[in-house]
Amino acid sequence: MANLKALAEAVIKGDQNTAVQITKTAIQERTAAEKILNEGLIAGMDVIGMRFKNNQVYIPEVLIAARAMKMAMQILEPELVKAGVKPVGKLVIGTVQGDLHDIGKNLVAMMLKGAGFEVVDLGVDVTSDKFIQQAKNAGADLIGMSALLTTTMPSMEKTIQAIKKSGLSTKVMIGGAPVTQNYADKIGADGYAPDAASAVDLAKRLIA
Ligand code: B1M
Repeated sequence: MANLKALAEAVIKGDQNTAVQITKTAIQERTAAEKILNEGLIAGMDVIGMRFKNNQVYIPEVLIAARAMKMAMQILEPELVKAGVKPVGKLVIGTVQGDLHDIGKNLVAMMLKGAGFEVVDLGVDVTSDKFIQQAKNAGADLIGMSALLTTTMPSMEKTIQAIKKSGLSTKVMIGGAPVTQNYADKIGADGYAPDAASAVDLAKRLIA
């Protein structure tokens, strides 16, 4: 019988073959897709998130775990759709206009997917208009912006002002190495997270 603890363990170890195998077995045994997701895949990513926050694992381990989760998710996704399982929340995320750094943003997107969010990744160099348009199209609960350059941080403020002007009430969270809580407060963001694991906690808080 499929062991969901072993599935979580496979994600933690980044063992994609085992993660895929256990997911397939669980589906064949008619284990509920939501149970496989919550008790196997998300449980594993939660542990990785916690260890990352506590500096017990580093970026490579997180990326490997996220890849194992992604492979298993490809198998599980059609079952989740069939079962009508709703995502925890919807978020559009991107690196702001003028900025091409995407490693941190990708990590945040992966961790959010790992936590059950539907994530629309807009990539890099994202204009205010694109954030707004895509958030509207997706019916997003949250907009996430990342910036790695002090020179592109003002794009965050510009986008928040444009969002307010557009009448969109979607909450905004921001992050990136030069960004601080003070800066988030100053420009009127709803939240700031210093790392990918905290970004998951913040996103959950903001949609609660
Ligand atoms: Co760039 N770069 N870079 N660079 N680069 C920095 C950021 C820099 C600090 C290097 C330095 O001078 N010491 C410096 C910025 C200085 C400043 O503004 N204060 C810099 C510069 C100047 C530049 C260029 C201008 C260089 C040039 O061309 N003269 C140029 C700019 C290009 C552009 O964007 N228009 C440039 C280019 C590049 C590369 C293309 C070569 C490459 C990017 C590749 C890529 O991303 N695909 C690159 C890289 C790799 C870096 C460094 C070395 C690493 C950045 C990184 O990926 N960190 C960086 C120096 C450094 O940080 N040591 C540097 C790892 C990543 C996991 O961390 O992104 O902080 P981070 O993400 C964290 C958190 O911040 C948080 O969670 C993540 C995971 O914990 N987080 C969020 C991030 N986004 C979040 C969003 C959230 C919440 C949390 O909510 C939505």
